[in-house]
Amino acid sequence: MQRSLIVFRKFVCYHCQPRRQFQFESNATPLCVHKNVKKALNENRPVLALESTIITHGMPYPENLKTAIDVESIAWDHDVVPATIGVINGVVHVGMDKVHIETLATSSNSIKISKRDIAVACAKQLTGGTTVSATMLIAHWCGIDIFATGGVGGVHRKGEDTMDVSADLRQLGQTPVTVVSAGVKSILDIPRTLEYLETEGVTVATFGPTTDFPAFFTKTSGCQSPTNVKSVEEAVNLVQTHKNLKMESGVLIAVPIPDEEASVGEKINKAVEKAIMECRQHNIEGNAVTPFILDQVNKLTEGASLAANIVLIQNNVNIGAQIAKGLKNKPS
Ligand code: PSU
Ligand code: MN
Repeated sequence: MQRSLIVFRKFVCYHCQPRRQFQFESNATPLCVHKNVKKALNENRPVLALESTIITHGMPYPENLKTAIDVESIAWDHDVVPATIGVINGVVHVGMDKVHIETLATSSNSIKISKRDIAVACAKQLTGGTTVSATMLIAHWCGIDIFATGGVGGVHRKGEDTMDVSADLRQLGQTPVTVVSAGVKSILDIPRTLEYLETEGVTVATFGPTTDFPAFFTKTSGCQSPTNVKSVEEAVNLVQTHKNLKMESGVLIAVPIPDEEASVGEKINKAVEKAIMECRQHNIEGNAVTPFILDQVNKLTEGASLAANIVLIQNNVNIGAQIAKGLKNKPS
C-alpha cells in the first residue's frame, strides 16, 4: 500500500519535545505526526482526520474546545484514532494533544489556513486552523484516507461574479480522500457547488435513504446528489471501489442533519439570509465571509445554530469513524 508521501523527519514541535528549543530547520519538513497516529498508520489501523478551522474560526470559545475534544472521543469510541490537523508555530500537526487543541481554541491571532496558506504559516511560524482543502491535502501526505468535518466550502452566492469558489472543491477534485460532511450551508450557492463538484470529478453521495443533498441545517437543499449510500456498509463499498479504481479525486459523503435537530433548520436558514445581507452591507470579502456569516447566524438565532452545528459534527464524526473502520476490514 502506498502510505506515506512524506519522509517523517525529526520532529520539531516545542510542545511535544518541551526540553528541546523549537528550531526551524530549513531542510526539515515542519510536520509533527502524533505518536498515536503514527502507530495506527504503521499497524494499518483506522485513522480519521479532523479539521481545525472549525476550532479557530467556526465556533466561539469554549464550545470550540469542548467540541474538538468530544469529537476525538467519539472516534476513540469506535477504536478509530483521531488526527486533528492544524498548524502551531509553523509546525503542521497531524494528531494533537489537549495542549495543542487548547492553543488553537484560545489563540486570538490564529489564521485560517487554506491550501494556499500552508507554506506561509510554516515559513512565518504562524498558528492556525486548517480548512477542508488544507486538511485533506495534509491527511493525504500522511496516508490518511478519510476525514470528517461539519460543512465543506463551496461556490459562494454571486460566485459567478466574484469567483469566490472555495479551494475545498478543487482539492476534492485532486485528492483521493473521503470527506464526511453535512453537505454545504445555504450561505452558499448549492446548485453551482454541485455543478462544480461534477466538473472536478468528485464522487458525491448522500448518506441515507434518499438522494436529497443536505444543506447542513436542513435535510435537503432542493438539489439531488448523483447517488446515495443507505448504510455504513454501502458507503464503505463505494469508497473502496473508488480506491480500487485508483481515482485521483475525492469522495464527498453528505450526511443529513439528525431528526431531532432538523426542526430548527428553517429558523436558522432565515437568519442565514439576513446574515448574507449584512455581510454585503459590511463589504466583507474573501476568506472572511464564511466566519462572519457563521458568527452572525449564531447571534441571530441566539445560539441555536451553534447547538445544531455541534450535533452535526458529532454525527458526521460518528459516521466517518464507522466508515474508517469498515475500510480497514474490507479486502481491497
Ligand atoms: N462551512 C461551515 N463551517 C466551517 C467552514 C465551512 O459550515 O467552519 C470552514 C471549513 O474549514 C471550510 C472553510 O473548509 O470554512 C471554507 O472556507 P472558504 O469558504 O473561505 O473556502
Ligand atoms: Mn473563498
